[in-house]
Amino acid sequence: MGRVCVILKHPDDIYPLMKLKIAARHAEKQIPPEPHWAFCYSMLHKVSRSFALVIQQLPAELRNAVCIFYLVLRALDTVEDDTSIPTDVKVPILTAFHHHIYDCDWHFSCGAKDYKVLMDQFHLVSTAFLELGKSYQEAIEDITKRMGAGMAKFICKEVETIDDYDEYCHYVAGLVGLGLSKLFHASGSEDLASDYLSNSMGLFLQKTNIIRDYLEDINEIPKSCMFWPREIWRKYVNKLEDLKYEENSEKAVQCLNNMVTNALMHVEDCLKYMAALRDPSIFRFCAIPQIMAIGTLALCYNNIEVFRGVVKMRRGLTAKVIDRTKMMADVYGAFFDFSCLLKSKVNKSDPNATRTLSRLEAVQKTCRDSGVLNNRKSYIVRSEPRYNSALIVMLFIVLSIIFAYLNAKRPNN
Ligand code: D61
Ligand code: MG
Repeated sequence: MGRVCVILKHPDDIYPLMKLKIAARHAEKQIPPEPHWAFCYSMLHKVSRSFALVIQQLPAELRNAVCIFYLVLRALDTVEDDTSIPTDVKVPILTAFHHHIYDCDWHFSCGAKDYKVLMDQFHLVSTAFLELGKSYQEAIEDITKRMGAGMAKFICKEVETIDDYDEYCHYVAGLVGLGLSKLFHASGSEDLASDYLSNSMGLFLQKTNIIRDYLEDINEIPKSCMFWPREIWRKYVNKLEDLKYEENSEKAVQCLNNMVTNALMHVEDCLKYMAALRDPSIFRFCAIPQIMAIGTLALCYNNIEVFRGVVKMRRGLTAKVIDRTKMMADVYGAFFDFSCLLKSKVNKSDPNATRTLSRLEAVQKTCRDSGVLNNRKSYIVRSEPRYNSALIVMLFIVLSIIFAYLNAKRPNN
């Protein structure tokens, strides 16, 4: 569907989209003057698909720490993801990465495009890292060490069981949650959250990514690692790649729904984690990605398109989430709405229907029991857009005036 069609179908996306555009432009202009910090922030905007905007609105000191935390781990992940590096070269780099961040002379060239620039200029990230407060440095070092060791462990290992899956996701995303909780605490704005809840925040985001990226990952050349656990997909197909073939559509969707149900297990922990946050900017930083994740799961559930192309939330819906997420009531509202949407998509004949429905009901109960679900705009799209007729008339008048004005200014010939 063309961009204009999407906008016409969702006219109330326009305002949040414009606001988002302005905010993004403002954020890009706020690049600090020192060259190493300028590099870090411009790199953050280039390599983080969705986190740059939410990181940008954190308070200054914490923002610097989170920006460097992000870039260090993105660099580590670039090493992990580069399939052209032989294992015997890769493993020592991953396991010693927490030392490299203290060494402004170290660098290792790998990755492609913006990621390659990040790797080639890594000394600028190290320089900025060394300017952070000690407690921030220690948190980043500790997580980098543990994540590097975990990635090394999984280089030659298939994700067999659901426990393996949870363990891998712990290394690459759960640990980010633990590290962020430490950084929030070090900034003096938050109590230290439990490791368990912090881990769940990461697992929910990572599992959503792994589900959504099935096709991209399976089609990668050279063959990359796959993270869908065998314990789940073996109930539906003999080989993971069989899910993408048309003759297996029914099994594929059942397997997908099983994966979504597995991810939904973390929702209540995530709600609990977010409910305990105090600082409004930290809250938004945490809540926006979580709402995007449940929105993405709702979109993917029972959707064969996951095996055919890219399934992504509309930009306008993303903009709405960013615009509307201010406090816990907004999070409960969004989780309630997307659970409703999910519930409406569950087929009684799906092998996991009962489990999925009971998960969703538990989520909805938590949201309802919060007592703040009244008086809000819903995220769920009505099938027919409800144009506000007064607005349309206004728009028409404004456009007519502009048109008449431009016409009048045209030189007569
Ligand atoms: C609150 C707010 C943000 C949170 C959180 C709690 C808990 C965890 C996370 C963010 C991390 C979620 C990661 C989900 C996206 N997955 C990836 O990017 C995969 O790489 C994982 C290793 C590097 C992690 C780098 C990272 C990510 C987000 C951050 C952060 C560091 C630091 C601060 C804030 C957010 C994935 O990447 C490739 C891809 O998605 O295309 C992969 O290789 O599997
Ligand atoms: Mg990776």
